[in-house]
Amino acid sequence: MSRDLLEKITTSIVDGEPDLTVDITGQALAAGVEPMAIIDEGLLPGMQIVGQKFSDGEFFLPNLIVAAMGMKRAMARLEPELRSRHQTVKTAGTIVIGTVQGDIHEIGKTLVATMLSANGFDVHDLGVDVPAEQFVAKIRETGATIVGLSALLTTTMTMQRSIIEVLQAAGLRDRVKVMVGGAPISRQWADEIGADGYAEDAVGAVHLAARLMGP
Ligand code: HCB
Repeated sequence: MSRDLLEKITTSIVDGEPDLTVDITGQALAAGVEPMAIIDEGLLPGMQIVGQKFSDGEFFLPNLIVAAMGMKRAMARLEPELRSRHQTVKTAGTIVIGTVQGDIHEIGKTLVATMLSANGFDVHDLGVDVPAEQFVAKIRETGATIVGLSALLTTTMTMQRSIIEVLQAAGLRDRVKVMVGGAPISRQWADEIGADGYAEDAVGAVHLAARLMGP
């Protein structure tokens, strides 16, 4: 019975049916399935399948967005249950993300942030037009070990380099990995500025973040 419900949750994520995901999540709770089992054995496997299908070219951006929406809404349903059991979701890692100063493009950055949190990361999204100092302050406050820098303009991509320099000057470079992305960004650029990784899209960013977290 509970295995059946968990499989239905996975399928509803893959099929992009957020209402159904929330509904079956409620049914699973009512049937006594532990919230952590719903996350680990229902929701996350669904996100993994969606990520794989996106990488294989079988799914596209709208599939990712709807799947992440289902995951987020189910998580909102589960959070009070987790709190009442004094449980916390084991995070895959803590990440600070934002679009660099001078740049107001937010769609890709927000999608990356959503996919990361849907895949178990604790994500602190600073929004757009974010000065280097704000990244530094948030990394210190949260203890984040990864920072994601988004830049969509050839005029602002140089801010990624500046932020790496500011992290260095702040003594944080050794403890925080830098991943960069955005339309004009390439692996070559990432190497040139000394970033730890480059991701072409949101699924790539999830894989990269997992890799940067290490074993
Ligand atoms: Co904008 N804009 N824009 N724009 N804009 C671009 C980026 C141009 C390429 C369009 C063009 O000329 N062909 C161009 C930049 C040219 C250049 O620098 N070489 C451009 C320009 C020039 C401008 C303005 C300067 C225009 C003006 O005012 N004269 C101005 C900039 C203002 C500013 O930032 N200071 C501007 C404004 C706008 C808006 C406001 C109209 C709007 C943004 C709305 C918003 O975000 N709320 C906008 C948009 C939508 C675009 C295009 C059309 C789409 C960008 C987008 O959302 N793509 C874009 C054209 C294009 O990119 N093809 C155009 C979809 C997302 C999903 O992709 O690449 O952002 P993404 O993110 C991916 C990927 O890069 C990666 O994962 C994401 C998800 O798959 N990724 C990361 C992103 N960040 C990551 C971080 C990581 O750590 C890891 C991975």
